[in-house]
Amino acid sequence: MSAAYDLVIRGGTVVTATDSVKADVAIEGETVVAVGRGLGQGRREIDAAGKLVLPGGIDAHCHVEQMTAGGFRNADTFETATRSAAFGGTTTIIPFAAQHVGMKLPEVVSEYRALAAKGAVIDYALHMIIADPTAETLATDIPAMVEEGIGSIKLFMTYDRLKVDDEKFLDVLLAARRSGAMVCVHAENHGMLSWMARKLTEAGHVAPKFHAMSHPRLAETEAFTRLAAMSELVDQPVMIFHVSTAEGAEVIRAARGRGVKLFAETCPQYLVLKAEDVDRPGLEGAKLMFSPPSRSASDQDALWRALDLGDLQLVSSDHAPSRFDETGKLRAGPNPPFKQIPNGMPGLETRMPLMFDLMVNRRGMGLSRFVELTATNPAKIYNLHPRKGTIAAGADADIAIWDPEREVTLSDEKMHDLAGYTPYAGRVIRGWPETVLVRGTPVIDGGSLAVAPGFGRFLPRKGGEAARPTGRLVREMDPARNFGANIL
Ligand code: DUC
Ligand code: ZN
Ligand code: ZN
Repeated sequence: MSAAYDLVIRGGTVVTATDSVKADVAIEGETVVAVGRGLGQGRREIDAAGKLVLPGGIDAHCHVEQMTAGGFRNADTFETATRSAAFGGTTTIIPFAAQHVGMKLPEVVSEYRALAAKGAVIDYALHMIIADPTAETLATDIPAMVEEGIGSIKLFMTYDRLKVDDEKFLDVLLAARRSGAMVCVHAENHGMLSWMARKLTEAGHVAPKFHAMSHPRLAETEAFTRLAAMSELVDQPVMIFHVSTAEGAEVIRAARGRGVKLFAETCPQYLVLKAEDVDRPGLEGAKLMFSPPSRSASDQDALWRALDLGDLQLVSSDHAPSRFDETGKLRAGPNPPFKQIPNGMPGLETRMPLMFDLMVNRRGMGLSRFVELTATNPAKIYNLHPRKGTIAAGADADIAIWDPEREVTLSDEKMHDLAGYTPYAGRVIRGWPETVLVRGTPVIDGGSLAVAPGFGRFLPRKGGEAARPTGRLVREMDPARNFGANIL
């Protein structure tokens, strides 16, 4: 009997953001062609009895081989970062190309596209960090970049050499609006952060645990409030990255309630870790230094509630690894003050398993909600859906086959990135992705990486529906509309 399909994943429970059904999945080439019971024979078959067949995860916020303003690349390459993502059940990432002051966007795009094309083992899109919105960047380079398929921009409201002031910020929002790009933002009040860091340092409080104190909650509240107002003024949709506080989630809720088109994410570290976890002996706390910092149990409750209510729509990793040695966290010496310790930690590999264990096993949110928050929603918001983020006829066969009963104790040694540690070492997880396919090809098979660097492909995308202005939010109070100047 001749085979009907290239590959059939047989007898598993297939989960999408809406359904969970016992079914086979048939794949031809790179694409799912059928989902149903009793499908014909495949040239290759994977027995998924007792397993979960889930869309591969989409990690829409991760820093990979990214150059800092100070000239350091973070610990991973595209090869090692995407390898670790794949081992954790993620099949698409959206890292950053980073413009620094004086750089031109076309060169930045070429550089990161070349790095990714050489190393990636899973598919990827890119966001563009804009730190220098010159007239040329705004008028020419942003439209060209979106045309090439980089449909989202990231802006910083803090960090000395990355931040963009409010007036320039509005320029970028308008340029994004004109090009149909999404804008993502690291939103914290810069003055409050630098003032707190200076005051703490002057008082001799320089241990890693003071990093958390140097990021007051109000810095998030204020920046989110200002950001929502700027988004409203221009009627440009915005994604707020890494929400960490209850008050931040409240600001988002209120703004969305009055019709501002805000999207927002949180990350596992804000749901799992607390501020006091940074208070470890010696410099160990540096491993858990990231911005904004983790907060308290009541913030975690508020973030879960905001996810439940839909005010936060996705969970990303914010993977930003620095090794705990003189190349990374201890770059400024063996005993650096917190201000001189690079922020960030690894998370690409642990995001999906941690969230599976928490959402499905411990919180009873259900498999579909887990899929929605970690794969389908990021695909929709960043305009990769329905090619990515679901299992359906016509979609790319990006699939993770999970053993829901497999228990894994996380450890530094088990990780496949180059950070050298995981903040979650010792944590026991139930549920693990065992076989991972990208476009129908097993990328993780039998516990090993099964493709060569460069297998991953660039996913060109424009801003799409999520990035579209509402058309109703430029208020009567907007002078441009009031006086017919029509500047937007
Ligand atoms: N914070 C960021 O804003 N980016 C990367 C790492 C971090 O901690
Ligand atoms: Zn950030
Ligand atoms: Zn980040």
